[in-house]
Amino acid sequence: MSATRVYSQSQKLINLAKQYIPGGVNSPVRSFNGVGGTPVFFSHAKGAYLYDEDGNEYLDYVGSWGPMILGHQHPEVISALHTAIDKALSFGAPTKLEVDIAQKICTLMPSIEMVRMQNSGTEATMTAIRLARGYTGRNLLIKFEGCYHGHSDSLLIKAGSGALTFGQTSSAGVPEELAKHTLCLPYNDINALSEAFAKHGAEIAGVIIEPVAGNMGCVPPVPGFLQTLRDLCTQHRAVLIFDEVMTGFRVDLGGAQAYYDIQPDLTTLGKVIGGGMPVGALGGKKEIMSYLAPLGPVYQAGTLSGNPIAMTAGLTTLKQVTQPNFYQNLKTTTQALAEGLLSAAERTHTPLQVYHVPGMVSLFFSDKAIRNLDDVKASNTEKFNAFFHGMLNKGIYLPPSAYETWFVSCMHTEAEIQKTLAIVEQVFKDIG
Ligand code: HOZ
Repeated sequence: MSATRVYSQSQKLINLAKQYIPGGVNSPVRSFNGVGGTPVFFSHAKGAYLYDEDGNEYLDYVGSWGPMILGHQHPEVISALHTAIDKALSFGAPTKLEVDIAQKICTLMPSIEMVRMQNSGTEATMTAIRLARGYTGRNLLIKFEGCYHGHSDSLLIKAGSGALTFGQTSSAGVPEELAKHTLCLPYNDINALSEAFAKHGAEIAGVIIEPVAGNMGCVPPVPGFLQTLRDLCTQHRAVLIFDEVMTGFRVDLGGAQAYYDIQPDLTTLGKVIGGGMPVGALGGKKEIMSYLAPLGPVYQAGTLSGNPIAMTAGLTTLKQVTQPNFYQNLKTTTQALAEGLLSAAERTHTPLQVYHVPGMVSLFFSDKAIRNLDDVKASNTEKFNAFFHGMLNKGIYLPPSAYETWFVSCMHTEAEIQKTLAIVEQVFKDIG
């Protein structure tokens, strides 16, 4: 059994942070309120590893919640950023870089004919639903329980991620008049979906979905679910929005839409396309995107949208992921991790469900298959919390919530996976 790690600098910093920042953090899940204990304050990172303010090393399965698919401090990204910083930090005016990244995204994701860069996934999804409403002239939006699409008003209803971690899946401060325009359905329930369209078809502006749910843990779609959704949207002229902020350029070069071969009308992106810098994007069919200002009547703007530093990190990252076998390798690594987790569970008689797609994996302490938010909520989160701390104390940094996905980068080699699995098995034994 390894010695308990010291977190004295992190403890000092969170005490100080709480005086100046609500909860001491700039995003709720980071507070560790979901799992208990002291949030770790990090100082630097390299490849698949993180280093905290106390000098502890961790193997990282958060990857900044998705962007760090190349691992931390990838030499090509860092070198491109140094060059970019020497030229300018921001213009608030067009640059060639914006054209280059737009062209690259449109080439790699054929459902995207035009793309608007923004600063976060939240902005992208907020704009997507405004655009769907402006384009169709309808108000009703469908989302799915446990799917998280950022923190704008219409989307914080039965959401996953941080909100779910704290047991309040909907937020205070969202007017009822607005919330009534969002209809929330269970994920992976084809019947509920068909019924909703039968009842409300002519009122539905759009449907927004994480094609692989990644904010209630990783919950992939059941066969036929996304295809039914595509067919119903087409039939009722509703805009199908794939929120690929997490899955875009992660599960496949063409995102989840390529992985499952389903074309949405609009796609939101973020994380990987920013390479670690703050970026979001909304793309889709030219006919719909042309409703955005300055071409059309749906307004959206941003001072730092298309910022040259962020575009450089994103473009350089996209060039790296187009290298041969990148996604095949990521798939192999993730699969080895997922299979290893299940084997460790079997050997230690731990009731466990594991779900994965390339680059994303989740475990649930449950003996029942997980298909939706109710299943996720019925899993044993107390056991997850004990597991989380057992792993943390042995140098494996997992998302500090039972409801967040683990992210794998190309810097997680066979050695990292085997190291993780050995520790997992020990921790399963320790927590019983
Ligand atoms: N709940 C967010 C990820 N799904 C956390 C983001 C953050 O804390 O940075």
